Order: sequence, then C-alpha cells, then structure tokens
Amino acid sequence: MAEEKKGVFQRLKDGLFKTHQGMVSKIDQIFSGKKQIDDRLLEELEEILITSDIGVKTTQKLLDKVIEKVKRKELEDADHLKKTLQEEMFLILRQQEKPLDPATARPFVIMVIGVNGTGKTTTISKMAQKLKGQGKSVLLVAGDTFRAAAIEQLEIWGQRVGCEVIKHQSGSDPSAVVFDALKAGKARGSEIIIVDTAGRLHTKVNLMEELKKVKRVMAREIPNSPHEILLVLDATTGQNAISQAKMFDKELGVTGIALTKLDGTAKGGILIGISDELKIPIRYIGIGEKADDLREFSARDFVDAIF
Ligand SMILES: Nc1nc2c(ncn2[C@@H]2O[C@H](COP(=O)(O)OP(=O)(O)O)[C@@H](O)[C@H]2O)c(=O)[nH]1
Ligand SMILES: [Mg+2]
Repeated sequence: MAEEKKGVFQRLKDGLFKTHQGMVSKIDQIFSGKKQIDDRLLEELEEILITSDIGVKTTQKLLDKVIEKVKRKELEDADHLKKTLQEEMFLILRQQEKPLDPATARPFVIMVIGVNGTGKTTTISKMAQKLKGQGKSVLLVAGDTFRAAAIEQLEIWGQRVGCEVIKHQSGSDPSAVVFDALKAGKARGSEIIIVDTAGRLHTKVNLMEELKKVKRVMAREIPNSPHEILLVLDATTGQNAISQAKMFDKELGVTGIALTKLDGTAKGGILIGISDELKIPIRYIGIGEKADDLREFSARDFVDAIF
C-alpha cells in the first residue's frame, strides 16, 4: 500500500516536473551563492512567479507575505523562503479543494463545457473510468453534435470503459440528444450522467445560446440539474484559461474546474492564479493522457509535488 501510494505521488511529481523546473529550480538558482534576501532578489523572485503564470495579483499577494517575514527577520535562507512560498500557495489552493460528490442526487447530471481541444472528451472518459471503477453506473451523452468525429470519439471511449453512450446524428440539435439521454438515464436508474458539449469559439454567441438551451432542457427534465457545470481548461493556454473561465462563468455559471495538460507546461502556476482569482472549486487536474492521469485535486499533493 505504501509502495503503491509512493508510485501514485511519483507520477504526479513526474507530471508536474516542468513546473518544478520552471519555478522551484529557478528559485534555487537565484539563491545560489547568496546569503541575504534583498530587493534585487525579491525582484527576481517576482519575475519567476509571474512567468510561471501565477498572475500579477496573486504574485503580489505571495510576495507581500515574503516581505513581511523578511522585515520581521523571520526569513534567513532560501529553504525558509521556499517553505513560506509553498505554504502560502497551499493556503490559496486549499480554499478551492472541493471534490465532486455525485452521491447528492440520482441521477447526478454533469454538464462538461469548454473550448475545443481543452480536453473535454478525454476528461469525460477518464472520469467515467474512475466512476465505473467505484462501481457506479455511468451514462455518457454525445452532446457535441457539431463534429461527427466528436461523437465517434465518445463512442469509442464508451466501449472501452464499458459505458452506454447516447447519441444522435452529427448536426442535430444538442438539446434533443440531452433530452433523450436524461429520459434514458431516469428509466435505467443511472447514477451519473455526463454530457459532452461543443466548444467551437468562432461562433461564440451561438455556442453560448446553444449551451444555455441545453442547460434549460436539463433543468426541465431533472429538477436542480445540471448538478455540476464542469469547465475544462487547458493549462498550456496560460492567462487565456482565466479569460475563458470568466466568459463561461458569466454566461452559464461554472460550478467546477478541471485543469488539463499540466504535464505539458512549465507554467503550472496558473492553477494558483485560477484558485485565487476565480474562486471556483477545482475538481480535477490532468497530468497526462492515461486514465490514471486525471487526478482528484489535492492542494497538499500539488504543492508538495512542485516543490
Ligand atoms: N498531455 C496531456 N494531454 C491531454 C490531457 N488531457 C487531454 N489531453 C489531450 O488533448 C487533446 C484534446 O482532447 P479532447 O478531449 O479531444 O478535447 P475536446 O475538444 O475539449 O473534447 C487530446 O489529444 C487529448 O489526449 C492531459 O492532461 N495531458
Ligand atoms: Mg470533444
């Protein structure tokens, strides 16, 4: 068990290695050979935090804590400063550590939204695999009717994971397939229904109107649903992810975030910026393409893996 646990944490560390290098290794570098924490060093630290995509406001917040401690002569060396940063980042992240609890309704309806390519469909299949593994009955809904390939992709995943997929033809109205799926889910007594959606942004207005309609149909068919509006964001898109989140939240109301592709970027600090600026629960993080690479978000594990 201990061995297994170590393996799981090691995978997280590997997945976040680029961010470790881009942030913590660089902090080590500015300290090498220096004894004192002075203004110049703090400036260099600020630059590292900002280039890690933590965001200007959150970086300032972190620096203020450091400066406060320097003034009180509580910070003597690099290790101490790193420990302080680690704990302050943890405190920010911990506020958004709120795992999804699908046991609060049956069926529990999850509407997954986000821009094309952020990882919606793969995140859905990873979630389905996890939930199936916990013995839950899961129904998948091919609500991205805009592209034939998107329906096919979900079907293949459904077969692989062993979940039924409700679909219509490509080009059809997504709220129609959602209507059918919710009826089917109720009839079958499904515990969880996960709905994929389109993310084409070049027709932004239409997309938002379409998603609002899907949401209305859900609420009509199953009161209080969707129980979760999960926004999928791609960590490699940096500050763009924050503006996407603001836009989707304004239009639809986002109740949870999955941040994917943290393995592909040195700027994983974006997660700290997202937590601090958006105040939306972080449900999952993605650190690779395998099913196990979708992790329930743990603030402690995240900061420990980075540092
Ligand atoms: N490296 C990496 N790739 C990911 C992750 N999540 C998704 N992807 C990849 O991102 C690409 C787009 O994913 P997809 O689910 O089709 O995006 P969608 O358009 O939002 O449905 C695929 O090649 C996925 O394998 C992740 O956490 N890490
Ligand atoms: Mg997709």
